[in-house]
Amino acid sequence: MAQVPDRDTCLELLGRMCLIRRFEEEAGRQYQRAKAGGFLHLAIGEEATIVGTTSVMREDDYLIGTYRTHGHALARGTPADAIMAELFGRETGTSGGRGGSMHIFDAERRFMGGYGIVGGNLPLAAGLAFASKYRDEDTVTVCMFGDGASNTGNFGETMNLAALWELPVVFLVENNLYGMGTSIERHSAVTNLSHKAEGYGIEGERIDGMDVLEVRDRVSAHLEEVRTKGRPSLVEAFTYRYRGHSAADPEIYRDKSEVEEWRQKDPIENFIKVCVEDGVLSEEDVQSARDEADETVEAAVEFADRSPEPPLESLYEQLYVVGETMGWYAVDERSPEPHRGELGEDAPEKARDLAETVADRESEIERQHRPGVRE
Ligand SMILES: Cc1ncc(C[n+]2csc(CCOP(=O)(O)OP(=O)(O)O)c2C)c(N)n1
Ligand SMILES: [Mg+2]
Repeated sequence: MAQVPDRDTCLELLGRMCLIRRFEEEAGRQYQRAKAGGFLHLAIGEEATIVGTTSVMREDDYLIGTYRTHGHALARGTPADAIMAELFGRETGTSGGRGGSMHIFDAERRFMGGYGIVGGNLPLAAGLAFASKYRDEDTVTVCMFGDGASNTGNFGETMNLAALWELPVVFLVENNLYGMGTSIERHSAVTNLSHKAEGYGIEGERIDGMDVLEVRDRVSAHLEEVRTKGRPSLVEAFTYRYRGHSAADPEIYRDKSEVEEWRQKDPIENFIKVCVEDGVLSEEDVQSARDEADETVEAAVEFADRSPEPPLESLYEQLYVVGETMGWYAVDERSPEPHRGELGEDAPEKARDLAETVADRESEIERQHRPGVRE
């Protein structure tokens, strides 16, 4: 067990973990009430991995995660109000209500999202780290992803380039033992994920992701090493999500007793025990951390509920439209100045034109293929 830090640090770690726990519980409740829409993936149980990591990052380091990242944003300092409002689809949300739970983003705090594509954040992390290196900055990117993501092609491709180009990234696998309903033994040939990037030249270490102090200790060593040596590394944090994969998960793939067993390792309760036994925190400190989390989350729900929906006229805003494009994708090899359809003010009109053109083409194709129609 790593050494217990000073009182202020303990209060900070406890406060963040309690806030994430409360926020997630409330997000689940608001989803049941249909206040929060789209998909919802909760990280209850994974708080120590998240907070242990972010607590040793510098403010100018980058963090990038998956679709299970309300906690990551909270840990980075994004206000609970803005995250809850994003879940509610409101204008005051982190992405103006357009992203929802899976796409929380806070560039100001260098929390670079929030991605729904499993493994899709890995190459982006390499890009962020490449930018740091290119600009000669000593910032490190921390890329957090799941055990399931370690099976994607993106994993191998990113490990190779990150090692080859000596990019400053800490790859942190949040190994919660499942990718949706598939256990790690059934989805990965190599189950010790700390070894999984060795063939690409990246060393890894396995740590206890339920112990916030161990996570802090080991991740800070990795950050230091990556920052000074300018080479990537990998950390596999063993953790567990108490809730299902998403809000709609009947959980037939695991026993209740397994969940119970992991609850005994609860990252918050165990940290409290360590702090109280050590004498660095009192029972009253713990109670006020819990109360504060309750108040912040209650206020966030009120804020989100009072916030306006984005106006209907803004439906086409924030969309990237290439004026002349007829298909679903385009290779843009033109000069850097804005082109027809790219300026914000003509975007809505162009988007409508494009939608109409596509609809016309689709009905033309459908007409041609209708039985009995021959031209
Ligand atoms: C490329 C891609 N394939 C499949 C999916 C569907 N999918 C969503 S989450 C998930 C499981 C990922 O598991 P893991 O990486 O372990 O993350 P966890 O959900 O456990 O945090 C899958 C297969 C997806 N979103 N993207
Ligand atoms: Mg997983």
